Amino acid sequence: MIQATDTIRRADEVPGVGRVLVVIPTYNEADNIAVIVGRVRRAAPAVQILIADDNSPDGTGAIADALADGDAHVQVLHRQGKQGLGAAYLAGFGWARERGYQAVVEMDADGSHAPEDLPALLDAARDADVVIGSRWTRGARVLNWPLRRLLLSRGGNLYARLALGMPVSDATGGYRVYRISALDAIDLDSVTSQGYSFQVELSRLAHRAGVRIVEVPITFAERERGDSKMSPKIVAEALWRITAWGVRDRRQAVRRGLHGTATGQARWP
Ligand SMILES: Nc1nc2c(ncn2[C@@H]2O[C@H](COP(=O)(O)OP(=O)(O)OP(=O)(O)O)[C@@H](O)[C@H]2O)c(=O)[nH]1
Ligand SMILES: [Mg+2]
Repeated sequence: MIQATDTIRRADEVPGVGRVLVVIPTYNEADNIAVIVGRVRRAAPAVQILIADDNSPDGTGAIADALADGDAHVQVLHRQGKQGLGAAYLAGFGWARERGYQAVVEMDADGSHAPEDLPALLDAARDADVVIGSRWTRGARVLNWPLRRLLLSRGGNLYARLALGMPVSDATGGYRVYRISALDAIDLDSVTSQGYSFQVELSRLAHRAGVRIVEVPITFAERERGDSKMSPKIVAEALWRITAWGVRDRRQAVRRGLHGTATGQARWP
């Protein structure tokens, strides 16, 4: 009997990582959600999935409920209305922590983040606190993205790297694994970003907390169905927040230099 329970417990754990919750935020992803959940289940049978839906008008929430009814590995967090990607993830992280998960995964619903890459990300998480699925590291591929999006992503990442002094090639990317212990080391209550800058903000906080960050190349593909929620407002938010963080970090570094205190934290350029 003990043996059988033990076997069940281990079947729901990722070796070297523990119990993993994949959080998939959704807003109007009715055409995508069943496909992505099926792909995750096939690619990584041990993980649990939480769909965090912001009361999508297109009925994504009801489809998610039906998926959850048919599969004990799928659950749904219904939120009141569209509050942004960052808020949905923070709610998912809290949900995972309350239920004793050891790691959470961030993954878009639109198929841009291939579930087939998840085993490689989880493998890297054995020796890391944060794993970033990167589009801009050797071995990565970006499929069907228009030049405009390529330039925006490359430019945004270059700016983030220079402004924040982070050795991360894809600070805006949203395909990640966080150990809960790493999230505990970050002051999540201080997070204010909503759009893309949420990923940059968490990269920055993780880097400053000194946790082990590893990047793994992924194959990123343009969404095939449904509409992007990317907007000029989201890009503008990322730009001004990165600038503000960069200025703040430099001021702090100067102040530390003036007072001759070394914190052992990251060194800013
Ligand atoms: N719960 C929730 N999910 C959201 C919200 N905004 C976006 N999402 C989801 O977050 C994921 C990423 O959104 P996308 O629209 O694909 O944004 P993107 O990947 O930056 O843009 P594209 O590359 O153009 O697809 C998708 O699964 C969306 O459904 C939101 O306000 N609330
Ligand atoms: Mg997308």
